[in-house]
Amino acid sequence: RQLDEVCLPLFFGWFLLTPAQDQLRSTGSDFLTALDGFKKNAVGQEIPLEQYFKGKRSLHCTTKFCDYGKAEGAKEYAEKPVSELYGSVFDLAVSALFVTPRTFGARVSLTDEQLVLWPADAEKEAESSVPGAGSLPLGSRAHITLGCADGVEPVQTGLDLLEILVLPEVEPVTDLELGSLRFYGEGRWMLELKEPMCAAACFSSFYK
Ligand code: 2AM
Repeated sequence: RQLDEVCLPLFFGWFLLTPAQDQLRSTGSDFLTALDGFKKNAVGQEIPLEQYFKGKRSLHCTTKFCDYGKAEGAKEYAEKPVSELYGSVFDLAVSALFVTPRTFGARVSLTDEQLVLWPADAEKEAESSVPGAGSLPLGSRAHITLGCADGVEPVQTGLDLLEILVLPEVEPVTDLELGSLRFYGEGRWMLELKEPMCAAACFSSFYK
């Protein structure tokens, strides 16, 4: 039993292939520049957003955080279909970009085929931090962290996304070249991409 636990990764997820990483980083950076141009201090900070958010990690969309087996349901998750699809490449659809005073991320819209790899309790697990999250559709939390403010852990990005999604829909405040921009109060912004970005990503896992 102990060996099983040691073998489980820190997390499973889709890891963007290099061209997709480059494209998303570049679109993300265009968005931050456009948001800085549209509204000064968009998240309540003087410095340019590009400097405010730190993130040098390889871009990925976490499916299950396993914490080397310590997380609830980690062992069950690692069974089928996860083991069978391990190593396969998928086309992820990046549908929106968002920033909050804590995080900068990209929303991923999963297909039914991709949802089989999504943990059934990912949204419910967030209910205590984000009331109402448990009632959102499966896959609502799917995202790619692009950057975090100083001292903020990346797990916050998915919670920030859910926090926006539980709010009532608002009208766009402007149309940027990349798509329509919405403001949700408290420094929370979301840009719905005019054309969703297709990001090729390998389903795999990460061990530190
Ligand atoms: P992320 O998915 O927003 O990037 C290692 O810490 C990875 O697992 C990060 O990618 C991180 O956030 C994600 N992560 C960390 N703790 C988590 C948790 N409790 N639930 C879900 N994902 C988590």
